Amino acid sequence: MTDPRFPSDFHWGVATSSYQIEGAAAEDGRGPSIWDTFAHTPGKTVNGDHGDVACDHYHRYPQDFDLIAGLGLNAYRFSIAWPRVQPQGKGAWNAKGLAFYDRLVDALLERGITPHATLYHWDLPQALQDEGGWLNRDTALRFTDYAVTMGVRLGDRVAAICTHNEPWCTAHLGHHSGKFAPGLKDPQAAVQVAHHLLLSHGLALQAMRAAGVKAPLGIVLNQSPAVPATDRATDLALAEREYALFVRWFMDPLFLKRYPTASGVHLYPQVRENDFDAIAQPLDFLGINYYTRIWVSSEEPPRPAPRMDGVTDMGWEVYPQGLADLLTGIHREYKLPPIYITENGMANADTLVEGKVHDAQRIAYLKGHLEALSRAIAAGVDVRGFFYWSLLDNYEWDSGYDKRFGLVHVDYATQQRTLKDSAHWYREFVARQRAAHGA
Ligand code: IFM
Repeated sequence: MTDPRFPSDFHWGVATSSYQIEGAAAEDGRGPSIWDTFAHTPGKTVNGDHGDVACDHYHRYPQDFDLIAGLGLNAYRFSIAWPRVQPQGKGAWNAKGLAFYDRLVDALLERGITPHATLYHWDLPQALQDEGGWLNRDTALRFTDYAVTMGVRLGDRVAAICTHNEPWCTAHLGHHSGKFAPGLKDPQAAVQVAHHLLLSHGLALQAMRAAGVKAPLGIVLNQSPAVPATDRATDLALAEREYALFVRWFMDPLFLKRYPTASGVHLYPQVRENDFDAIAQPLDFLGINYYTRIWVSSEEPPRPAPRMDGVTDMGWEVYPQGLADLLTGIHREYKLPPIYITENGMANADTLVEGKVHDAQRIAYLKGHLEALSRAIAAGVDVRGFFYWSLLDNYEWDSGYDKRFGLVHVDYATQQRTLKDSAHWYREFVARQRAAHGA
């Protein structure tokens, strides 16, 4: 089958985040984050793994960017560690931390790679957590100050600034299931945190625009369609509830100035007057992270998903059509700005043998999702770029280093990087896109 064709100015990229790759946790004045605290608490992560060293990207970023350039990619999505640039989350700025992100952005531009920055990918300064973290409404104001400083500093050199990455995860994995930092198990707290995250996003956008920040501004949401196992009323109602909790919970406030209602949804946050006006700022773009669909069944035991294309090493069903269904669905339901697929990828049980990683499963995953993406574009969704998650194998949060998402294999003992077969496949795919456009 021939390749799907994407627009000539499409952003072809890879994504990472600060805590998952940087390491240098106590270097050059970086303050502790909630993930340092959480990961160093016994029993919270697989093997007690933490991000103290991770991929040592803080020191190795030039070589890592050479890899991206070598793959022929023109975009890179990274996140800024708030505690590296403002160790206490308020007050003094850390000149060495700010200088690091200046160097990082310049190193990308020197290689012809367009930087996409994310302000918050889960590493809240611990000092703010000590004052209540995202449960404290004041954290939204601290985040706004941080966003303005970084926006003014980098906004003339980056193609995009995202406020939050996957606020659902911060809220629910961090404050309801307790799987992620800070490890709370309080569902009411989770919805309040989600509200403060949305509020901080809106306030930050307003403040960055008022400060003259030039870069396009947006937010990154993790989304999935919710698919009922049958068309029985109970399954349909369950699917509607899951979609409301996962997708509409963030989309409705951003686009419609309200929280969704659905049968079975009972917990709502405290919302102050004008909060929705603050949240629903115009978006220059929306980032979507897609990994799998949500399968729902009201039967006991639940009817299993068919899993025709297999499952990843995370146990997530491979379901490329879900990306097309999701995008065409939200395109119908909301007035969307341009979209970036800011994450899509799979963990695979990769092994390095004689300098090679034969990850055919990842190639199939990537191919399937790019085909699905092209179907969504053909159906009228305005998609401007695709970022594979992730450039490197890295610290997969509570799963530690066991789960490998990278196009590039990392030997953590030596920090040796090795391109997997999927990296070569992605390079060739993007090269064919360029050739097809005569570039
Ligand atoms: O590694 C994470 C990333 O930090 C956020 N999105 C999902 C990825 C895979 O779990």
